[in-house]
Amino acid sequence: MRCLLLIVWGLIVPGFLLAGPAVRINLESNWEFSQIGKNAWLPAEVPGTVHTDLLANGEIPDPFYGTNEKGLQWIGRMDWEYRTEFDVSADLLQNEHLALRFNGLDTYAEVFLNGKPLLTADNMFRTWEIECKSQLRTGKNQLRIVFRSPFERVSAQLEALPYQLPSPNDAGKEKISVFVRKAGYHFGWDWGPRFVTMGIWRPINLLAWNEARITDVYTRTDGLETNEARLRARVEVNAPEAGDAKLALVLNGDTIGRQNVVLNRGRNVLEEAISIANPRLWWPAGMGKPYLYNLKAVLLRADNSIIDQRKTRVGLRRIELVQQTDSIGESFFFRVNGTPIFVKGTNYIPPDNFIPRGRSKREKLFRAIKGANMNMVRVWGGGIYEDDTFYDLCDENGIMVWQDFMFACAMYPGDTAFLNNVRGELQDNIRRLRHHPSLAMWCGNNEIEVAWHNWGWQQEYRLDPGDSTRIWQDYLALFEDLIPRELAELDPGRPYIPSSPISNWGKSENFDRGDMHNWAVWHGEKPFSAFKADTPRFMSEFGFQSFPEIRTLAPVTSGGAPNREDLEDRQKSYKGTRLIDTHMNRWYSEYKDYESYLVLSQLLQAEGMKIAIENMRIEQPRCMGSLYWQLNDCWPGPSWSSVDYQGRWKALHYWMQHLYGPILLVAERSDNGELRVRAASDEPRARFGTIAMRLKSFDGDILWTQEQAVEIAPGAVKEYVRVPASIFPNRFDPNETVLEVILHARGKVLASNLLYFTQPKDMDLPDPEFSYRCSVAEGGGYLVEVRAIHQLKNVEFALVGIEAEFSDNYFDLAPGGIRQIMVSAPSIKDEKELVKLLRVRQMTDWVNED
Ligand code: BMA
Repeated sequence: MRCLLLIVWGLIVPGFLLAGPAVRINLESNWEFSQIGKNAWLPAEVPGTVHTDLLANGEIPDPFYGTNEKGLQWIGRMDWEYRTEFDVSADLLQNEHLALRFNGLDTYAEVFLNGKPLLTADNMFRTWEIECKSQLRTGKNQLRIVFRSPFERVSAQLEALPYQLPSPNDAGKEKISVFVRKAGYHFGWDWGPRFVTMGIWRPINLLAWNEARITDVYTRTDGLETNEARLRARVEVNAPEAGDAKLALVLNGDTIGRQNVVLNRGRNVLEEAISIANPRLWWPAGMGKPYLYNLKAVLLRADNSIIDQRKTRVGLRRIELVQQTDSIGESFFFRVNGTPIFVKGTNYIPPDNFIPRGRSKREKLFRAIKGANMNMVRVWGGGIYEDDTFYDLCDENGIMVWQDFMFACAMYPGDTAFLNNVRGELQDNIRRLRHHPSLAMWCGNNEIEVAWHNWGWQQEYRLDPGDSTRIWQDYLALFEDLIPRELAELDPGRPYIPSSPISNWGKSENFDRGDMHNWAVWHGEKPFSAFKADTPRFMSEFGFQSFPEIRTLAPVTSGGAPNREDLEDRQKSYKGTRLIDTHMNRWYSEYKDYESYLVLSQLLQAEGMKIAIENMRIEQPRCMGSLYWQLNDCWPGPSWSSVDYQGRWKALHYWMQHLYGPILLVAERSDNGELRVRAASDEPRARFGTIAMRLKSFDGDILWTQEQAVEIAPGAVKEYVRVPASIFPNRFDPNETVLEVILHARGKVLASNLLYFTQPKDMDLPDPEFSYRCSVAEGGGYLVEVRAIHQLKNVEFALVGIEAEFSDNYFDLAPGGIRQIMVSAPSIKDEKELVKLLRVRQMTDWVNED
């Protein structure tokens, strides 16, 4: 890499000067909490929540167990206080400036430092930094934070409004959620319980510094060509006094810019042009490497000693959201570095009702995202603006982020105080996130626009025309005025849509434009084939519910084994488990027991999503993206997730690895008996290979076979094989025949798929016959190779009594088919033990024979 200096100062910043002068201390110890007025202090964890602190102290039962949720609603109605003592040394107090930084307070908080008021907070999503040198003293200092119940705080606002603001997911009697700037799902959702939490949910830091401070560094890309990237670095400096300084920029260890700057008192934005020759680009997963440059801004005194410095990472990419009128209607797709990309991703919710506890799950969830070949994740608007580390992982893994602002499925107030509060939240979060190359777009809210126009709220909430006008004006003020204005100021150029979806699923013509949440199958109760009947331009939500497996449910249900009532208790969707049953009756024979029911619910979900995803990928470029609802869970319960609360993959997630694989093969037989094989490739290069097709009876007889040499076109969908009805066999029993389609190249299988001619319910599955071999895998773990003798349907591997990770599961194998599975089970000592504990089941183990 060679860097051109536009503003040249020539001097190299000497390494020994790079020690940072600012001090940051994390105030995470010695915390205690008590209900206000009780004076019963118990140890507390910070970051944490009142609920988890009560749980840790044995004061309440597990909120997720059984129906405990009901009995614990009182917690959110009480006021609570937290306190700690921390030491401040005389040296530290020598600093000119000391401040307390609160990275997240949930939500109505009054902060006292050594007994004196320091801060009043009213927005969970904001970051507060307060200078406090005059209130600190050498030795012990006390920090006390009072959390007021949101119920009391907003009751006046609630009563003052002459109408009720629609917020159907708020499971409480008083619908307060829209007045409180707090994660929407804390008030209940159709996949999670209601726990109105309070507490210090992100760290508190004590900061100390003397002179000017760099408060932000980010870059904007002005031009990105093959031989040169032109950027503008913006360095925000907060200076207590006006004065001269120097600013140096260091890119991957090389000083690339140096300028004299005149700092004004207060906030300064210093700008420096950067040019990078032969830039290495940041690519989403599957398209290339997500290259990141390290950029450091250093603020120096006249003698080149350091005042402050700050590091960031820069990813060079251009992400465009293309919304253009076209021959179909209006497009909605992403173009990355000039190349249109088919988005393969999911919707993400906070991985716990008690957010700090969910952080430990992040790495594992990212492995699931990566493992399933995704390139985008949508941070959905009823949760939180995620932690910095979440976006760092997205940057590093090439996962683009669709970022909602935190508004979902409800109408919000529009008074000045509310808007000002939101303005602060917008500024904090836009500034915090804008430097991430993974951040592909902003979206104002989840589903509010389609809800207002289609969900019948005006009748349901008895809103008269005057009320409706005002509510809609308030909507426009927030999503069409305030947010775009803040973005224009703080993050111009990044795509923004006010609401997702743009189009509602109700009418067929709506599928011709914009993004779509297709809920025809769940909320519309249509069969899975509806996923194929209409193909949207970009599907930002679609899904089908399933249950977590027994190991996840057993610890939270009575007697350790869930029965029907336990399952119903955890069902939060108004459609209930009835809808799962309706579909299950269509697909499968009667289930054997509840454990089987849970497994079948997962297989059912996977089958439905397979129909939807195959259709969307094959319908490129009409459709250019799939974000399924939803990746994960916030508690152990039924939901549309592919990974359960414990991080265990449901059948769907194993299937996602294939459905989102770099190449997807789809075979279809039309009504007239013709066979078509199409492939969607997301690979940047062409592939030469062979498509092999074999029609097999479930017992293993080969009824027909054909091979065809192909060149798989990069980044495109094409039909590669068409077998006329006169050639494709038409006399076989659809209940016991399968067509196996495999794309292979140089002895490697690039993609495969099976085409059945009937539903699992009608299949005459023979007794499962297969063999398997276990060996120690290179690089750790074990390799299990399974070879099907008869047709296998939904093979499930498990180790009895042991937590293990399998690289694949719930897959089908046609007779003669081979699949290799990696098993990671650290507690297993050798293959012998593995074989002893290995349990292999498949469809016939879960359903009763007719
Ligand atoms: C989507 C989401 C959520 C909800 C899901 C299932 O629209 O935005 O509101 O959980 O539907 O109903």
